[in-house]
Amino acid sequence: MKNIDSSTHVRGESIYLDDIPLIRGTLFGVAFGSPVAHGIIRSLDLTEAETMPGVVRILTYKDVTGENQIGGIVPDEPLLAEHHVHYCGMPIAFVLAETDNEARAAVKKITVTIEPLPVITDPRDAQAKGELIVRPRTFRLGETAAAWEQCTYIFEGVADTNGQEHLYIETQGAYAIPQENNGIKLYSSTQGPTAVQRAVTKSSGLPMHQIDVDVTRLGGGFGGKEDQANMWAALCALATHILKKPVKYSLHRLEDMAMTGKRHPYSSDFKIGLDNDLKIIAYEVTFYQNAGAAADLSPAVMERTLFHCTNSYFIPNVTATAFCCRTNLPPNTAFRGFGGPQGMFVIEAAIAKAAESLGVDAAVIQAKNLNKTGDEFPYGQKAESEAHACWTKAEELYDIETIRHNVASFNAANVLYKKGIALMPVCFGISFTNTRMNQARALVHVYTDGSVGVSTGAVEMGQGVNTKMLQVAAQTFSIQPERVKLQSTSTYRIANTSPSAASATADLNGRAVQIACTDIVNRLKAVAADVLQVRVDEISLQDEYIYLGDKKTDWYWQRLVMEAYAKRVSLSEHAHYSTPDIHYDATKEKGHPFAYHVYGTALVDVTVDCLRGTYEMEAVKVVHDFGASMNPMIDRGQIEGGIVQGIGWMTMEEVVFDKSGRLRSNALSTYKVPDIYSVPKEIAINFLETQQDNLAIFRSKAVGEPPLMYGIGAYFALRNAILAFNPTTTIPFDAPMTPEKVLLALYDVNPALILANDQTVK
Ligand code: LUZ
Ligand code: MOS
Repeated sequence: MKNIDSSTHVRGESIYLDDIPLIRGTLFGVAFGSPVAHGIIRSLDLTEAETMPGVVRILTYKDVTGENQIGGIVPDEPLLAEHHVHYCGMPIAFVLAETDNEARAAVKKITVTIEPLPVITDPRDAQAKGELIVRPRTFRLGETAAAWEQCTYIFEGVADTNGQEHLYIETQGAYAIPQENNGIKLYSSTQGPTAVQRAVTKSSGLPMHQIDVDVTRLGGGFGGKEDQANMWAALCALATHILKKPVKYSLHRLEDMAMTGKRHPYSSDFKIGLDNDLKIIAYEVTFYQNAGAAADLSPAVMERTLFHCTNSYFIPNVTATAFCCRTNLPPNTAFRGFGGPQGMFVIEAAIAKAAESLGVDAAVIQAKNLNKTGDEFPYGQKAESEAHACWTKAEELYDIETIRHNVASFNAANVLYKKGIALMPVCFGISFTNTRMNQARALVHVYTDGSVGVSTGAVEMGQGVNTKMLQVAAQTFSIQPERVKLQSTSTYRIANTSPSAASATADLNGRAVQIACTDIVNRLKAVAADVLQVRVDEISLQDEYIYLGDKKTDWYWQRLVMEAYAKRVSLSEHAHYSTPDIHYDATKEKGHPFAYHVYGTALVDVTVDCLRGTYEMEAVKVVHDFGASMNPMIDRGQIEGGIVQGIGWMTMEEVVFDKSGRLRSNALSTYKVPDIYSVPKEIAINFLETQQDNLAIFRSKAVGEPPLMYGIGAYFALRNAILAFNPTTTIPFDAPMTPEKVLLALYDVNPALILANDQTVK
């Protein structure tokens, strides 16, 4: 089935926040953010701004009617700064004016005097100064200290990954509309309607039942709107609550880039030990997570880094420690993969280091250490592994031996162009690592004309979840898809939703839809049995007909629905689903946190121009474990998008903050994202269809995040191409591998020498 949004997208009729018709009297809000990264506010002068044309009111922390706090995991984030500012762009005041332009003009007239304090941008500096947001965590399997003796080879190193700007096409924003008796209707571009509702409740003081957060769809989220839509929604809601006027704030791209958090940069130390046979015997890793100035989701992101620190491999002795380091950057947040990619990069770097030092192909070490069913992850869960199945199928299907041979002969025949390939296995756990979040609800109404309305907690952000929900309802009812409509996601209809995140949205909400529809179907069957005077178990619904044994009756869906209505049988159902059998004990760091894992293997093939340092992505060829895909077109789209986004993170997207904590890469002129010219020339995706039962909806495994990590292969393919040109060069493990860094590596120039001469740019 085609994505149900395709035609309105193509015609430009899809409704995003900025397409919602404005109510007369709507005011426009714009936040005034701190101009410095760390300091104490000595004075704030609003007088000139307040006299600017159109300005209605300027709110500061003094106006907050509830608690001046929007922190989620840790209450460490004020809605509006009081005295202490912790990052550049931290909201200090909220200007309300009759037009958007007037609000922005007034913001420019606000002046603030801030006494500067030392700025930390580096997570290792933060850790050394004791600036930790939560306690460090350590995952252990076996005993690394004792295992080093069994190792023939031991390698150590440092591996760094940088941040990543979400660059959702639709920027953050919210529109609050006052209702009678203090209620607020809130449109928000959020992945987490309930997260927004909670933040508004806390900061306004209004109870949750007064706040209806309503979401039709987002123009992308990627994790950036899991938690960080809260700020803008809470500011609009506060202004609406105080002024009793509709208030809208839709961030400009520059504001969004400067004020919101990104993927967490990590700096990590690794030590890896292998035996004679290249089996990995021991692995120690320490992660320094750059959390930014407040917790946001960082503790959960850090936890997932630990969960995925061994990627697809079984390693019998592991010690993995992570520090959640407070720095003066905007609070970093969820981003597709949620810390998993950062963890996987380090183990792949460790394997690459071993391979390069021993003069073997990294794939030899990778293949020897892939996990098998029954192998234990460092957190105690046992693998049900498809790692070998994906790897072996990729080797055979894509004839990787021949590709290897062709790369070697190309490299032997060419001096200024070199090719490189890398294999990237992926193993990603599906479920929120916070067990309690793995629940969802659905509300299904069958109307008397036979049409069906479905509401869930799932937020459509382009990933196609509404199409999947519609498929679940249509299939369970055995009716035409046209009869089903997905309603907007509203906290009045579905309460206490988990954010649409963790790749788990279709699984959780789809199961709830399935339960609701099945309950209604059972009631309809009872009605049919009653009317037709047969036993219920003789009745089955198929393609809108009722089957009695093999005989089709002339009973249609619509007639059955009317009959049920006439008999006063409920045609509505509200269902709840929670993932069974998952648990985790954070004191022991052991449990069974994931419903299942998604596996896959990608081959990445690149060509480097060794004169210029530029490169082309020739091909990415994937075998991906889908279980039994319920929508191959949507799933293919998710994989293609994930691969390109992952390659962007690993090769070209360079978030740059200067030492004073100001974002230098603050626009698309200075921040390079993949475009049509930089996507791989070929993306091949093979569906590994597995017959095993799993907890996914219709056994169709989650697909949102895992493919991003195939992009990590691009980094290592580039490395291999560089080494083909200059086998003795030293290349730090420091992603992204931008053309500048490729050039330095090709000619073995130490980037630190260049950076040491540059006083401004980190
Ligand atoms: N969000 C979250 C996530 O709150 N918990 C998770 O485990 C998670 N995993 C991936 C993406 N978002
Ligand atoms: Mo996400 S990183 O699944 O919001």
